[in-house]
Amino acid sequence: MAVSTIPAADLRTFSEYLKGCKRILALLGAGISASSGLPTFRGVGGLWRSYDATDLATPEAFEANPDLVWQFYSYRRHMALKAQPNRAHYALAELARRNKDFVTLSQNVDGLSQRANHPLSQLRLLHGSLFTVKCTSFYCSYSRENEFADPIVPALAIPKNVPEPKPSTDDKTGEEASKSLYGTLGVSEGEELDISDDRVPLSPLSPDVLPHCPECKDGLLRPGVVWFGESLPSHTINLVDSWMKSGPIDLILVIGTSSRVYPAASYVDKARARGARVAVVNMDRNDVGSSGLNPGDWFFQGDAGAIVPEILKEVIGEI
Ligand code: BV8
Repeated sequence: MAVSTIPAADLRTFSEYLKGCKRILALLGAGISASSGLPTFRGVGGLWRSYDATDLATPEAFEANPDLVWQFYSYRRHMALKAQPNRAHYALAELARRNKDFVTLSQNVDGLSQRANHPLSQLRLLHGSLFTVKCTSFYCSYSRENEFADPIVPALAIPKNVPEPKPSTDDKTGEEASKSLYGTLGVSEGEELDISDDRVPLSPLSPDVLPHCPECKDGLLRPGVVWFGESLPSHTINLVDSWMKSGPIDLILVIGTSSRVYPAASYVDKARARGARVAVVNMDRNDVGSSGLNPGDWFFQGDAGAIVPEILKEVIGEI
């Protein structure tokens, strides 16, 4: 059934153009996972207890309070594992199977694209993954992927009364999810207390109960994500850049991102410079990407989980 929020004329012109596209990029942000029940960074979603997520996603925060940062990431690992990919994740995976010249650049670390069976050779994780861990010892290069143990160590177990993410099609911005996951809730008698609620005392953990490196034995392990102030993985960036330079680009899909974080957001203009037209999918009419829309671009307003499978239907069929 057609998604009512897509103007028919836009769907028609986009579908016509899409059929002729060969080299396509997608840039994903937290908004694509909102209707899977994972909160975005903006607004309530950006708060974990009374901390701004971006204050915790830094090497300095980890250096100063590795236990607090690990509790933040252990909680996000737990929630991401409980969440399910939505139809947007599956639609992009299907597009990748049908078009080997389609590449997804994801800012997300939640693993949902991978769990939607997106071909991994066409998925570039710009900011790493919650499920990769690496050693912080200067002399040790240990890292491991697909570390799905939840909790990763007993001391980081999520208290039993934390509500699970509720994937909901009616909570399309993830704001409700944010409130239940990261915001502080008014808690009445008998209601579940949420670890993200400041009133749930976070017991300080001594470093020796945090995850440690099995190789060098003494290095603390950290989440294998890119923190603010850290460079993006050069191997990944080189793969993206060489793909972009290997020919003109027909289209970039900009899905569920506020396009505020660099250098990830710069891929939109880089794609434009290679000839791409831009199609933005976002709940918020104002989030049209760092340099706005040009004539010939598209803006599809609504939940990515509903919009993305609809606008790709011409090429991927019903998913
Ligand atoms: C670096 C992993 C330098 C960790 C993340 C200018 C140029 C270059 C850099 C900078 C610059 N100014 C400042 C910087 C530094 C900084 C930066 O960009 N800061 C921002 C805040 C201005 N950048 C960095 O630090 C980067 N590194 O520059 O290194 C360097 C160079 C050489 C040597 C040394 C250093 C590293 C940045 C990576 C940080 N790590 N994630 C973790 O997740 O914990 S960033 C994290 O936040 C996400 O990965 C993502 O990138 C970003 C959040 O953005 P979004 O995903 O867009 O989410 P947001 O909540 O903002 O928006 C959600 C959108 O979805 C909204 O538009 C909403 O309307 C929409 N939406 C909601 N619901 C739905 C929906 N849409 C559709 N459907 C729905 N249902």
